[in-house]
Amino acid sequence: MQQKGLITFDQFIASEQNKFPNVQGNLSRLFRHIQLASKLVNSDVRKAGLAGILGSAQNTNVQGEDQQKLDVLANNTFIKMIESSKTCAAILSEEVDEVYYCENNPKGKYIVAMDPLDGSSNIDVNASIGTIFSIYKRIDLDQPVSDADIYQKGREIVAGGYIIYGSSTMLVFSTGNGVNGFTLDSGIQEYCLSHPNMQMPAKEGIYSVNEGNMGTFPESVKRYIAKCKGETGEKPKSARYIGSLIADFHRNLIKGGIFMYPSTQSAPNGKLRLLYECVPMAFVAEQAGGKAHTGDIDVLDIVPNELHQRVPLYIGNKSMVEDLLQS
Ligand code: AHM
Ligand code: MG
Repeated sequence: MQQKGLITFDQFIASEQNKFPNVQGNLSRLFRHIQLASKLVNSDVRKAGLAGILGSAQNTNVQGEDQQKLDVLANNTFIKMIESSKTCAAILSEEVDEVYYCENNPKGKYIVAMDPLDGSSNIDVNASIGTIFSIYKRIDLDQPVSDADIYQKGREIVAGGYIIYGSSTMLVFSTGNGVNGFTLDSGIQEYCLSHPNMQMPAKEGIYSVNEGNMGTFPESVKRYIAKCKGETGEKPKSARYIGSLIADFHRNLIKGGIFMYPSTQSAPNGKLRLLYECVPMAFVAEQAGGKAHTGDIDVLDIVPNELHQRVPLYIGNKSMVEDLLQS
């Protein structure tokens, strides 16, 4: 039963839209379609083992990574639902080599960049996975989609967030006015506001990094990790690493912590993709009072130059990221 006083995602979006009486409702419609796509993907994720959709799709994406059946399914679902919202002119996806142009709406106001199913290596082992999305406004609607529309700085983002398919399914997002989290009530299939105005706790919590790669991390990162382990006299911090950016970030958002994916010998620019992994998470982090940096620059200040560009990522509590940068 829906609890008294709960606000659904649709109600929340409608009340936000009502604050701007002259808007046409494109963004609200886009949100509703993203939300619906996530419910469809959630349904697939929940029955994956029964529906024969676990395992590899026997394909690799442009980045040479093995595509899982659920990666492909989630990608198709999100593209179909976003395109059918008739609000977007183009979609960028981790699973699609080139820009996907929405032929039904070439003059669409928005562009979506997404990782339809992040944390693919966790699909078969029943750990949390998720969808990451960011929404940009096109620069000149009278012109065809251009590089200027696609390679916008993170600071220009209109909205960004993620859906985590975890022990419960949550949609966490921001339009630049704080971060709100909605939990999917599986009974009524509605996202309900459960985590209003999410803020990173001031408490320095967990450090989260794939320490298997430690040997080739930059020296400054090695020094910071040594500090996290208490090797320089401080109280040691707890280590937690799921290997799913969304799950690691979401835990740190609630409990306090830092997530790191530095450059390594095999991934000299880090592993995570700027446009549809780092920027939306950085936007949520900053909106929650946190920080996201590459070691050189705030993630949101980078001017992208490639569709599937990778950057190192240090994200989480502001004080922890700053401490790392000074290490
Ligand atoms: P994916 O988009 O192919 O799933 O890869 C991204 C994931 C992130 O969710 C996670 O932070 C990272 O890869 C983990 O990488 P590693 O296994 O090298 O630690
Ligand atoms: Mg990913």
